[in-house]
Amino acid sequence: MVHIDVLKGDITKVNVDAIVNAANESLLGGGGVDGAIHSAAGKGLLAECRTIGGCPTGEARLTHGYNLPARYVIHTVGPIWRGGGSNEESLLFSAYTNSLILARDNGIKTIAFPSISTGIYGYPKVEAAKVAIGAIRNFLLGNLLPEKVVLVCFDDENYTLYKGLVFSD
Ligand code: AR6
Repeated sequence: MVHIDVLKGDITKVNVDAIVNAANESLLGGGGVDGAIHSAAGKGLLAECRTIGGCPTGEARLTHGYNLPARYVIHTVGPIWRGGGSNEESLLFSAYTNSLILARDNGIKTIAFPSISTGIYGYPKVEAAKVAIGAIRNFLLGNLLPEKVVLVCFDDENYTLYKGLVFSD
């Protein structure tokens, strides 16, 4: 049984094994959810990120969670929206899938995602939500881990959208 939950709130407060960060290729912090995760985790997170040497768009990297309730942070880089003709959909699909592969390979049972690329990177919310849910369902059908995925929505618009897509079928 594919287990997906939808929650409204702040991902830095969610009690799961790993939270996913919508980072940029430098992995050295930024605004949005990335800024919130770095402030909640504390300086140790940035220090570990400096040792990684960045992450190409569509890929993912694992660090510890430091002061977060989550034990790990999986940093992934979604695409910047450039109108839809620059491979954005497959890069977003890869960002979700590569995060889930890292989770599985590290024994992570519960993982929470923000809505990657839909803030500063400008990916249209409805299209992004469909890609997110498609990638997650596809992965969970073929893998035993993670056991549960929580989709954390920061705003009402994403919350309503995700609930409609996840619970409509
Ligand atoms: N918890 C959950 N979701 C959040 C939180 C939070 N605390 N804060 C924001 N969101 P964004 P992107 C939502 O802009 O579009 C950074 O500077 C937000 O409402 O954080 O992938 C990075 O360093 C939106 O729905 O990420 C990159 O440079 C979603 O998280 C760039 O932004 C993603 O918005 C990445 O842009």
